[in-house]
Amino acid sequence: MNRMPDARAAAPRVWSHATGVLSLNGPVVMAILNVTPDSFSDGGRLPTPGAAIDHARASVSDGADILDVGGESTRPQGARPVTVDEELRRTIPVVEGIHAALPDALISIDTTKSEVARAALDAGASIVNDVSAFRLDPRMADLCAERGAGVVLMHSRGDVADMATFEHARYGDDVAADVVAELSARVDVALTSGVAPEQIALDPGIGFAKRMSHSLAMLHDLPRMVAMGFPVLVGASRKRFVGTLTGEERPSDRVFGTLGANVAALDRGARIFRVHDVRANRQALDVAWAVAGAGASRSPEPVAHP
Ligand code: HH2
Repeated sequence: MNRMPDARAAAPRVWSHATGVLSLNGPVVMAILNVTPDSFSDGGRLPTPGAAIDHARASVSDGADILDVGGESTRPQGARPVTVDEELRRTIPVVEGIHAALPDALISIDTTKSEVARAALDAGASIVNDVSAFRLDPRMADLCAERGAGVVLMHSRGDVADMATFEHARYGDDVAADVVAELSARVDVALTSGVAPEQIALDPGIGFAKRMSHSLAMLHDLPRMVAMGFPVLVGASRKRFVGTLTGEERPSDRVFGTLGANVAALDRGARIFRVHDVRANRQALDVAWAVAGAGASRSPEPVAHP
């Protein structure tokens, strides 16, 4: 079965955000910038705003389309919620610094807190990436509506401390049906608050309240999420299921497995890819896109490198 034409037909071509419109006519790479001491893969790697801004510059030159700044880890073991003040202290100087150094960069803030989202939008962010899909802070929906922010509604269950564990990983026979139903309810909340459909992207929440079989089922059944009519974002980068399938213990050794997951997800209609390894994913996704027949995403004609 060739899934690409169907998935392409259903997927929206643009995503509106607070400062413009992003084309989805090709794979979009969202670079992860975790300014946390404890993220599962890259915690502590960007200890100062300066280091984060340098990383942002490198990510853009490696081909990132969006820079996703996060100041609170949801890692599977021992994630500890941080206070609003601490999250503001970690993230806002970084958002401000990136916006000043790279005024054209599209910045997203990875937070479940409306105070942090508001300050980040004031500092130059255009997208709010909420792993709780507005569950944990109901004020998020009004804020995103008011500001016209791009919104990522990710499927999860539970709170920050346990959402990436297996605590809530119970599904019926059809995992995708449960996830689609729960996400539809979150979309309704967003729309009711005045968020425009064009602002919304959906995310299956790989590894969030999901065992490996659940994450694989969601990636396999991604066309059913695409059929909801919103752009689909996938965050498979270096995650546990990739480690299990490849036997790679260290998250930083899971790059090749991540590429496999993301190319498969692209084929099934995902358009936005949240990744640690920008250059590798940019190249893999651009080549997969070109092979699938749409032409290279970055230029009208596929570019041949010697
Ligand atoms: N995964 C993580 C964090 N934010 N946002 C979206 N939309 N989708 C995801 O899959 C997703 C996300 C967890 O990964 P990471 O940021 O690398 O780790 P940590 O939570 O430990 O900071």
